[in-house]
Formats: sequence, structure tokens, C-alpha cells
Amino acid sequence: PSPCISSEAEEEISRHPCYSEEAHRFYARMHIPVAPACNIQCHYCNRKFDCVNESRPGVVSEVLTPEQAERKVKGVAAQLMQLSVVGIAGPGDPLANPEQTFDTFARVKKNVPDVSLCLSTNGLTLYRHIDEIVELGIRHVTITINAIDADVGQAIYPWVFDEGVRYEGKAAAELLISRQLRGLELLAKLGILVKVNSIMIPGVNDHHLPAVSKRVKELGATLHNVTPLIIAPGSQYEKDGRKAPRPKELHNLQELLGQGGMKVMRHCRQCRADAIGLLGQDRNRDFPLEAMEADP
Ligand code: CLF
Ligand code: SF4
Repeated sequence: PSPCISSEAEEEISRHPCYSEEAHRFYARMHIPVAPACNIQCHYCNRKFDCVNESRPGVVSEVLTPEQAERKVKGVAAQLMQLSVVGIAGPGDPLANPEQTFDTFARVKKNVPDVSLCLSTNGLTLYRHIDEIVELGIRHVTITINAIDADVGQAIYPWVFDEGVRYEGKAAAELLISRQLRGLELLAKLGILVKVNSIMIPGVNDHHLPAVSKRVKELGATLHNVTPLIIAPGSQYEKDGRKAPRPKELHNLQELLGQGGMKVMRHCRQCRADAIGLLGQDRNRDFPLEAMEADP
């Protein structure tokens, strides 16, 4: 336990299957896919599939409306006793769909108040949603930060789109990175538990990730989760012939980051945007929406 983490935060971490390796044996998470749109482009992504930032490519989650999501969460919570976290992580970026995302969180909070709410985002518009996050009592936020240097970032993000303006090249990476770091700092100052996800992309950001880890730790991130690049079919990186890191390379990097003093997550299972169950389990099909139709 770290001296700068409150006992309340420790309690919240101990019930979250991603933030605590121990918890993932006992506690389940449920993702609700209510957020189809995205406001940036990553070279490893193909928009036909789920957001790769916290997911595996090549899978398609069926989008639910907030009403359907409410029904589904109520049904799953009644049947899945281990459920401790309800997260929104796609299939696009949750904050590129703020109405759906926050409407859904509000419904979950009202109907299933004993689960924690969890949000995963690319961070572009995070700073504009701090008040909603606090008001809804969202205590866990993940930001995918693959670079803190725009020279590295421009090899990952061809464009970002914000308030009617499309940014390209280095300007796109500069804007995204500055927004991610600002969002992280604002949330951490409020005591919200921020996890940073980074995709390890050999030849692009692998040597840069220790610098990312150091910076996000300084800004108050609780945990760093580095996951291997998995290239979506049809993505730019597939065309470029990029390769995933070998397991050993990933392991070595995680060791290095741990030595730098950061708490490193090593049990991520790169969930789908509609995953239900313990990490690694995909029990979505056990809980069809049609079965939730009749309100008990
Ligand atoms: Fe979901 Fe993400 Fe919350 Fe966990 S997943 S929104 S923090 S409740 Fe967890 Fe899945 Fe890895 Fe994500 S294992 S992909 S880190
Ligand atoms: Fe794809 Fe997610 Fe990147 Fe958006 S943030 S382009 S959905 S990987």
C-alpha cells in the first residue's frame, strides 16, 4: 500500500478486477457497449470493430441504447453475484458519445447503486467532462496514452477531430497528448483512480513507454497497463506490416516500468466492449437482452 493512497481508495482498488490482481479472481466486470462513435483515428484500429485501446480488434459488439443497457445491467446484477464493476469502453470512444455514456451511467447508479462505475477513454475530451464524472461518482477512469511526445504520437494518430475541426499530423498528436495529460492531472487531483493504458507498438513507441510511465506517475496515475499491439484487420498498421511484440519483450518492458516505481498491471485480458464475467470470461451470450425484457 502506498502512503499517498487513502484507505477509501484502497478499498475501491481491492474490489476492482483490473486495478487489483487479487480482486480479479473474485470480482466480475460488465461492459455495456453504448458508445459507437470515435473522435480520433489510431493506426492500429479499423472502425468496423471495437475500440482497440481497451479491447481486442476483429470483434464487433452490438450497440445498446441507454434504456437497453439499463435493463441488461439490472438483469445481470440480479444473476451475477460477483459483479463489482460496470464499465463503458466502447465500441468507440465513450466520451465521443457523451449523452449515451452519461445517461447510461446515471441509470446504472440509480438502479444498481452497489456497483462501481468505470470509464475508459482516449482522453481527447476528458477535461470537458470532469464535473459529470464527479457528480456520477465515477471513481475509476482509464486513459489510453501511447505517447507523450508528438513526434512519436504522429506515427500512431493520423488525425483527431474536435469541435468541428480536423487536426492532422503532428498538430493532431500534440492536441491529443495535451488533452490526455490535462485530463489525467485534473482527475488525479480530485482523488479519482486513473489507470493509463498504453499499447506497445514495436518500432514506434516501445522505447518511449518508460518516459510515458514516468510522466503519468508524476501526474498522479494509479496504475499503468501496457498491452501488446494486436493489429485490426484492415488497419493502417496491417498495411504497413507492423508486428506485435513478442511476449518476452512485453514482459521485459513491464519489468522495467515496475523498476521505475510505477504500479504495473499484468493481468489484462483485452476485453471486448460487451464482455461480462470474470476477466477472461466472455459471458455476454449467457445474458441475452431478450431474457431481460420482463421487469421482475
Ligand atoms: Fe472494463 Fe477497463 Fe474498467 Fe476494467 S476492462 S473499463 S478498467 S472494468 Fe481490465 Fe479488460 Fe484489461 Fe480493460 S482486463 S481490457 S484493463
Ligand atoms: Fe479506434 Fe479506439 Fe483509436 Fe477510436 S480510440 S480510433 S475506436 S482504437
